[in-house]
Amino acid sequence: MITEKTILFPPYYEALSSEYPDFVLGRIVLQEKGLYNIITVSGYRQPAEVSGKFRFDVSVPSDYPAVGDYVMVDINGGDTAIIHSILHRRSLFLRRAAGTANTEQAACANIDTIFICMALNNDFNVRRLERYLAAVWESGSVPVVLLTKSDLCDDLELKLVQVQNAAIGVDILTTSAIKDELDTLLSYLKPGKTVAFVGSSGAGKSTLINRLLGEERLKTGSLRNDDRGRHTTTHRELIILPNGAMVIDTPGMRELGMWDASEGIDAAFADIEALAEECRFSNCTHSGEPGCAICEALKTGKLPQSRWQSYLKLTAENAYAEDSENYLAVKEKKFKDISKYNKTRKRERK
Ligand SMILES: Nc1nc2c(ncn2[C@@H]2O[C@H](COP(=O)(O)OP(=O)(O)O)[C@@H](O)[C@H]2O)c(=O)[nH]1
Ligand SMILES: [Mg+2]
Ligand SMILES: [Zn+2]
Repeated sequence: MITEKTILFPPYYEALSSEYPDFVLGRIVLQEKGLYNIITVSGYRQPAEVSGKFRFDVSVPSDYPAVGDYVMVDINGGDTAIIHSILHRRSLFLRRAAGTANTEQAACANIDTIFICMALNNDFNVRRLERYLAAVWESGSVPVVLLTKSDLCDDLELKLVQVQNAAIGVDILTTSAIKDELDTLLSYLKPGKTVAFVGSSGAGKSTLINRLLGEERLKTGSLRNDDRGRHTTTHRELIILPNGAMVIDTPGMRELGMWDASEGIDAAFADIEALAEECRFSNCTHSGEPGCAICEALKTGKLPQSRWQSYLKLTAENAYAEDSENYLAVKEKKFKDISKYNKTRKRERK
């Protein structure tokens, strides 16, 4: 028989928990800011927070519990369980804290499969998919690409080829919440397995989870499909499906911020970083300064224009994620400067 206990608590964690005889084993099923809900091994669902000592011992933000974590708690103090420690994480998917550079937070832990959801209409972006794939491999879970809204796509073959080239060795599924039975998803959604849905806001994650649940439990975006989806998920929650699989809905990418992409960028574009070191000015913007090694390499073809463009695009997106307000302000100022310059020129020409 499948009970909530056997679903939520594999023998591995029951075994680990025996080292903490004073505490009770629980799993984090909901996180909203600093507040948690857990289900304990005896089946109770209750609020939880970390102990004072836990908070004191934290050295990086990702040390804090996340949805999916197995934790040892004290339940004697009243309604709120006190979390004393996190048991070994078999996988950990990180996100970057909104607005702060280089601070990774734990988004969800102990996930078997991560569905990277990407809609087949205007959400489609292979470069972003590549970054998600890297982050999922890094997390220790297995990625599956879930191409959503196939009903809105009329060049599926072409897009599939692009995805296949970017996601070598990764399962690729195509769905439409409107048309399909979701059978293809079910082979990953086995009793006791945990699957997280990640991807841009509006990609159709909550819609799919509702379909799997057979009820409208999660709010979904009500915007038209040619618009950008609205952020409707603000907390992370682990939901147990009727068949005993567990799914985690996550907020969209902008809310997530980008995980520490800058390190990945440095690694992926080491040649460009090395060139930039050779520029005469250390603050060179590579837009025509004398002695600019990047400009020189572009001119000779040593650095292909296309590679330079991808680098610019990725660093711009990363700057946006780090500090979107400031980024937009800088962009706006640049635009104003340009229009001022154009006006002056017009006047001069008259
Ligand atoms: N045409 C079409 N629209 C969909 C599909 N799946 C979701 N949508 C719509 O896309 C919007 C965003 O969906 P939602 O599930 O909230 O996306 P989330 O932000 O990823 O959770 C909603 O208006 C859904 O009705 C689909 O397969 N086909
Ligand atoms: Mg959603
Ligand atoms: Zn330069």
